[in-house]
Amino acid sequence: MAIATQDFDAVVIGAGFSGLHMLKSLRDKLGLKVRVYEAGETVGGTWYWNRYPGARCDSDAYIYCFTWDKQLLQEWEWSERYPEQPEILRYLEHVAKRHDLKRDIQFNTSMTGAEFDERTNLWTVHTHKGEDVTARYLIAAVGTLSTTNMPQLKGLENFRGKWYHTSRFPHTGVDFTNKRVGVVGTGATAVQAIPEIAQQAKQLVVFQRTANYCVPARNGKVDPEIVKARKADYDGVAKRIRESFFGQEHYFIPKSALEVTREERDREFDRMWDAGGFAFWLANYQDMFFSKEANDVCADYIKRKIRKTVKDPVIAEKLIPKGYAYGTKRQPLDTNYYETFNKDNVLLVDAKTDGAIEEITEKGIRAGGKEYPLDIIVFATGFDAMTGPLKALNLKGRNGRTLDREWSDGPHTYLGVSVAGFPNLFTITGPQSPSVLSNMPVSIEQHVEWITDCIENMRKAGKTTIEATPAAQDQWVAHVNEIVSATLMPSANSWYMSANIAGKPRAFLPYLGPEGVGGYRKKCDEVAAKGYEGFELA
Ligand code: NA7
Repeated sequence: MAIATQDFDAVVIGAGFSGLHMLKSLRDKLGLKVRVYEAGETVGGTWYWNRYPGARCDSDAYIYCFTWDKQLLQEWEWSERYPEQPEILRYLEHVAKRHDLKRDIQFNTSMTGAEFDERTNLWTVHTHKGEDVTARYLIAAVGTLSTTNMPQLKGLENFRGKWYHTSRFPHTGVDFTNKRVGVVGTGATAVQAIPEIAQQAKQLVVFQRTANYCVPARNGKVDPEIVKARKADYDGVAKRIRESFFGQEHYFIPKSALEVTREERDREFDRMWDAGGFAFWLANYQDMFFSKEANDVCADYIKRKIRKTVKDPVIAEKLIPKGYAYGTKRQPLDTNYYETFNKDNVLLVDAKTDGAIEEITEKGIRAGGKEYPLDIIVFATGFDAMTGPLKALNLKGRNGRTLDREWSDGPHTYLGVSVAGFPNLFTITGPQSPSVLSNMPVSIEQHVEWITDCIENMRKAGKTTIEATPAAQDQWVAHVNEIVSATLMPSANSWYMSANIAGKPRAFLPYLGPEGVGGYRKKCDEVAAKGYEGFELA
């Protein structure tokens, strides 16, 4: 039975980067009555839940923050190039406090479902505490990598040791000292965690399903002169990242990787490698994502680095990625990842050469017919990306439509921010927007600004509903798929392609537009300027 009924202009789900900014914008800019529901006990979203060893952002901190609080951009001092999870969480706590956001956030509260009422044109939102509240607008700020992918491995219930998923790590931390630890997975998370765990554990066994192409993060203190220069030019920085391809200050080399000599190419590769971070991935030759031959020369450079770093040639071969193009899976940034496999206490069990995981036993993990005894298992097995968190909201649109049914063959959205049949629902960094293929705060800000303007314009025009038309949505889905089919992205069994989870329909999840984040922003602005072309307003 309902314990409270209250009307809001907008309900926002999630209090991470997106939810905090959305609340600030709707409440303080438009003066709306907003309620945010957050499952965690405090703000942070991704940065609240992901507390595994080594968790840090992979984008440079000076652009991994809100650009709308100009004073805070000047005041806040990041301790290093890629701050660790506690520092990012501290930043978000600080933002919440500074803008008095917590008073409109209900913590420890999960949304269990919501229906759109076609008579009142309101959403009714239900929470696990039995609340039912109505709101004109429903905004999903649920993140893209927030629904845990926990593999259904036989025998897990029999394991006598402890096990954890990286995205639900105990807040008290885990002591790996003198323990035999298994890590399942070698994605971006595992690449951060493995070197840290290896330093503590008595023995670490890494279970690899697919080898990854890792490039050095090159974390460290940022030169104070660079920090000063960036602060002096934050307007310029903000403009550049908004207009850029990936929401980063990275730009492709406007040449083919094949039109230069090997010497010139290696000089460029060395430069990017030494710069660290996403430079090798996002500021490489412009045909790297399109031409297999161009991609091969980039991939070959990384393979040479792996062979040089890993002392045992047999282990090095296992760590060499095979069968998919470089850059088509999320780029992991590493700090001593490959070096870790030179340690005596680290063992690599590769699914292809040593055998895949067969079952979890009482004592550990059996793979390729061999049992590896373990005290702790860490599952770094990722997420049901992008569509997972939205499907979990259990939404019912017009005529009881559900996302499960509408998206049975992959996501269908208009601009990644709305779904036909779900009026007044907005999805921040939703599927088929640049989202996970960009520096997230940049894409979040763009969606929040666009949604805020949209609601403001609707109110001025006396409109109560906005809804994508099925035709506009079909066109957008076709456009997203057409563009990606011209790239090498479909060559990988990545989570971008929905291929990390058995049974998930294979579909490209984000949007890789021809002009990236900047072009997508322009497109969204044009849609608004044309009176919300492709939407029906009533
Ligand atoms: P990812 O990138 O999805 O990596 C998950 C890893 O776990 C990856 O190596 C997977 O192998 C492996 N995996 C997944 N399921 C299984 C099963 N059933 N058995 C064995 N191995 C498995 O997730 P991350 O958390 O590392 O990164 C997600 C994002 O978080 C990242 O992009 C950043 O944005 C932050 P696969 O490659 O699928 O064969």
